[in-house]
Amino acid sequence: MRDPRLLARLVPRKWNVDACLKHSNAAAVEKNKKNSTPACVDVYVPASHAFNPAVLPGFVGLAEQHGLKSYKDFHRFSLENSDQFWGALGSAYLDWQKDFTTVQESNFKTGDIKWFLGGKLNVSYNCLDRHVARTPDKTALIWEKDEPGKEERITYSQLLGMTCRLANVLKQANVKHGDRVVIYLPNCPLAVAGMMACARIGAIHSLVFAGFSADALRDRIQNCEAKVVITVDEMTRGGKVIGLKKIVDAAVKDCPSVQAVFLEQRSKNEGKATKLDVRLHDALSGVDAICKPEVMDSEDPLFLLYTSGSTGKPKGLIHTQAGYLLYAAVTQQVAFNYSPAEDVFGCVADVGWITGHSYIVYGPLANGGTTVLFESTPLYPNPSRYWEMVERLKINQLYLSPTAVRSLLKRGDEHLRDHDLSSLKTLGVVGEPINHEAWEWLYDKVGNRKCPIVDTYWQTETGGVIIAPLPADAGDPIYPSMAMRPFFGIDPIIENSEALVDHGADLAGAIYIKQAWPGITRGVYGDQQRFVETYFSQSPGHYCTGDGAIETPEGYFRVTGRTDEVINISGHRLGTAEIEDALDLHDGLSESAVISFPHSVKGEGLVAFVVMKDSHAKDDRKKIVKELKDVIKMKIASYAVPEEILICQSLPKTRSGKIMRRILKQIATSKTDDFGDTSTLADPYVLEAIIATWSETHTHAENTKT
Ligand code: 6R9
Repeated sequence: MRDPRLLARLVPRKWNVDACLKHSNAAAVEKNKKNSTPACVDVYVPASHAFNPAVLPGFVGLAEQHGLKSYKDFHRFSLENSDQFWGALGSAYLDWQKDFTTVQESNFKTGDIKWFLGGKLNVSYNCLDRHVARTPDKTALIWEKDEPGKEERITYSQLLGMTCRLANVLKQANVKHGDRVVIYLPNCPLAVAGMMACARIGAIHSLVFAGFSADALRDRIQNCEAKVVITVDEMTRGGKVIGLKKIVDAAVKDCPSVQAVFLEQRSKNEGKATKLDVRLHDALSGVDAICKPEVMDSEDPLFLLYTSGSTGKPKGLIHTQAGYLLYAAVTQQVAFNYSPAEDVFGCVADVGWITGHSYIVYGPLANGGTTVLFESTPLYPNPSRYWEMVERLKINQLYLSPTAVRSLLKRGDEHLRDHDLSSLKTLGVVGEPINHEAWEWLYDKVGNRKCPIVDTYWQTETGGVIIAPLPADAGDPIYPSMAMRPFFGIDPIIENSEALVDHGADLAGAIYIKQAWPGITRGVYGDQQRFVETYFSQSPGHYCTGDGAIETPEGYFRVTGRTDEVINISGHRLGTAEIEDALDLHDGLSESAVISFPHSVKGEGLVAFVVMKDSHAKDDRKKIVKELKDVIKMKIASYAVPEEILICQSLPKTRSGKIMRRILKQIATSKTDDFGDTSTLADPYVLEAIIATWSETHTHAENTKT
């Protein structure tokens, strides 16, 4: 019998065991059981991706002064001499109108965090003007519209012109320093110009994902009391026309703070105008293309971004000027091995999420790079879209979600064929744990075993990547499905590590961060108490991420999911991701979500909702369920086998691709009367189908009464 402790270890042995089991290599399994050295993993950081202090002027100075050479030297220095480290980077990297006098005053007990005190600068100047001075005709944005092959390129000087005009239009509408502007737009140049225009005049922008309902938009506008909204009459996504103006009209009816709705007209239909409407085309042509950048304090708010918490209404997290910009720029450059002079950065997230803010807009523009604004879907007009786009635009870094990877993997390798992906240097994923099969597929089929996969762990709250395989030194390992190494200035610790027994030498528990870094959020808009309670009360003096993680003896991290997804079965702690990883060993599985329900005997029981690949959709269900149970039994232990495995057509997901486990939990406990806030659900019809499948098949009614 296999030692469950060995199999439960996630890295490096667990990976080896997984990989070997998957390839039915019995000899390798035996070898791995005895030997902890990686045998199946052969991913190491190539010299071309090794951390090179010459990438940023700030690093060069530090390297010379303190004899720092490697990632490890810099990381140690960044923790022990945080002020010196970030002070050097801040001075060398950003253009200041007045130098800062104090690097930071951060207190993780009270939640008071300030960086670069006394400094004055303008973010739009740092993202645009300073590049226009050197390379005015360099492409800043490549707008990849819904229809492939219709891309538009916008240079730095054009983007500065658009920004200044829009800033002047906002000024005319009496938008002032500190006023809030809501931007409800898809990925398009106007969205970027809107963000930059706000930064230019000192207004605070709040992007609302252009897929949110009128109610969700209204709640956000009301919470921040926005003065104006910037939108477009309609957008096209995946060939479907979506009317945004109608949604905005419905939302602003109940928002007395809104004094104007700036409207870009894309369609020929005039639509119904309201008295708040201001046509942007006319307004922009009537103003000057020059607008002097406002002098901003380092700690003035730059933007608010709303995100869901485990309780209550979405909270508006505040990010400020200098610290956020520096962190976004430095992480974009070194975690993705991005070379601003020559690379095209392809982050296919939406600008409405933090990933879009930091890695479509602020990071790449602060670095003077070229960034892609992808306004379509990975499946439109067919599942080759990303690959065709990579080839056409010669994208060097592709940054996508594990959900997209799984969905493309499910559709087969033939969509990759005939596309030249040789421009790719680095592949990045974010948003959720990536399972081994998806990781391997991305590495093998997309990256041709040449591109490191950077599994980047971070949150809206952190402003940028905090754990990722890069930066690293040449020859350092990258383990599949692991975020791996803390970024400069990040000092993660695992707390409540009761799992030493279950996880061998690894530590498992909740992940906290010990000290502040410049990109961390400064608060929850209008509710500082909620900020302190949510992030700083669990372990005083430490920032609580709310995620679980495993740390290997080498100091590598694997993020396993929210701590509220940790399940305790008969006294054994299990992460949902652990069981999902096991299910993933079945060749026919596309994706899965495991949730728990109260169980009268075991404390918690498990239900797995699974989606099979098209190639296995017609297989006998009983046979599949048995195979899936066997694989978990083999992979972890009998206690981890779910009571119920439900084969579904699809899973309920948020628009950013996260599985809504809360809803699956309600279905599994028959609490389907009120699903609470479902405004982030991408496709509400998925629920009906799952409930119907559940009612047809479920067999554990007695356990759900509690
Ligand atoms: C950037 C972003 C944050 C939550 C975070 C965690 C999950 C993000 C991850 C990951 C495992 C990774 N998450 N990256 N889990 N591995 N590489 O997604 O921000 O929308 O605020 O979500 O996403 O649970 O706490 P946000």
